[in-house]
Amino acid sequence: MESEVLSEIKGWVLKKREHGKIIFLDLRNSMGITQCVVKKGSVSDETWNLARKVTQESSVILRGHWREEPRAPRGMEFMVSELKVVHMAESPWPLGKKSHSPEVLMEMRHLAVRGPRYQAIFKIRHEILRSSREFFIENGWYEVSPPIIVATACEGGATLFKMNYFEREAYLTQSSQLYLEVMIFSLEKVWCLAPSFRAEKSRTRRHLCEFWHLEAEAAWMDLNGLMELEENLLSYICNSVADNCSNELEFLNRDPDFLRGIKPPFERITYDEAIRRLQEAGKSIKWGDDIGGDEEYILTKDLDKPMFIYGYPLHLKAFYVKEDPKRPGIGLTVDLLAPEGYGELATGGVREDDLDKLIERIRAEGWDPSLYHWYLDLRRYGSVPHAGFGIGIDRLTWWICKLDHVRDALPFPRLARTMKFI
Ligand code: NSS
Repeated sequence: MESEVLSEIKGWVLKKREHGKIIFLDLRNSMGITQCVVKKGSVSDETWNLARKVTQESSVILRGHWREEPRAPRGMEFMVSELKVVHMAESPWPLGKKSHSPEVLMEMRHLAVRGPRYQAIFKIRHEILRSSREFFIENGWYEVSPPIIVATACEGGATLFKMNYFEREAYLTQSSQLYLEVMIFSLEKVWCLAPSFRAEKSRTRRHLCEFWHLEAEAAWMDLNGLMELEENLLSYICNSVADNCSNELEFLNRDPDFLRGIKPPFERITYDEAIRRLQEAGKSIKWGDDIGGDEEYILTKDLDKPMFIYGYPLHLKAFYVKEDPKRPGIGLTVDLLAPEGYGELATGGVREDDLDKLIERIRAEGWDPSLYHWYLDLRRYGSVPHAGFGIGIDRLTWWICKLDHVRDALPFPRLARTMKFI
């Protein structure tokens, strides 16, 4: 059916095909791609000539009407009656070639983000963030705003970014956890979304130097309560993305039904069991060794739902992890691993709430406990059992979109040893 009502659409020219007396313009805007048809004879000579001249990525305003066309995106095409070029883009478009190396795409990020693939990824990332916030609001959690400039390490000294803060040494935060622990004494169930920074030296498919960190912390919560929280959140996010981003998922070859299947309960295995499975798979690993990216790949490559690994040896985890009172040497800690070989998405656990043990652990890291005076005060005045976790939004987007490299999960990635970035 053809509508008589004149409409206007604005956007950028993605592609142009000329067939004699017809020019097809693929118009790109935040809604997606629209096939626009300019017919010689039904438009002025001026519009016809502009349509012939218009270059890729020029910004344009079109007037015309919609018409059903089953072969066009969304089953509709736009019959142009008037074309206005707002800006004629320089030609050629620097990303016009079919395939570019990852290096070129990184250096040209400011232009590459316009493409339909990045558009799909960023719409899905938006939905991940929107649905996470909705989940926490619906379940009675308070959102708080932690600092970015800090004076203490949370995740070990090796990955700290140092800065000069008025002649004092300060750092970019590695995690907001310690500040969330402060806030539970006021609001009990708190969460935040903030950037975290790690001077990661290794180049991998899953490490960034700056990542978006969603963290949550609650008073009175134990390890089981924490795993329930994580699986409910993840399931909520995956189902929201499946329901609200099906076109974007299909564009990225991710089946929305796969995400709909991400429902609790997730499998829960101990660290001991993980080591046993790895040995069985032929990996030379012994109890007490860390489980890294390669091992996580083996453990998760054939799974279709995330999995928890809990009860890691204490020496593998950070100073704040509480020791299991029933199993000396074992921490009350849990990692959440994505299926399909993606591996670690989140880590968390129960926090050490005993003052003396915590001081001992801070000393064992080689740090001065007096720097942590405020954190230690939490164990002096009304200490409570509590737990929390952190999930990397970039890694979550990486897995949900089934991407090769985490750098494509965000518009402006900061990677180890890349000096060129915008
Ligand atoms: O270092 S973590 O494993 N844990 C913490 O920072 C805790 N303090 C969180 C907490 O309990 N509140 O990082 C948590 C998650 C991890 O599982 C990844 O998904 C992500 O944060 N993460 C990263 N993403 C991208 N790049 C890097 N370098 C990175 N490091 C952690």
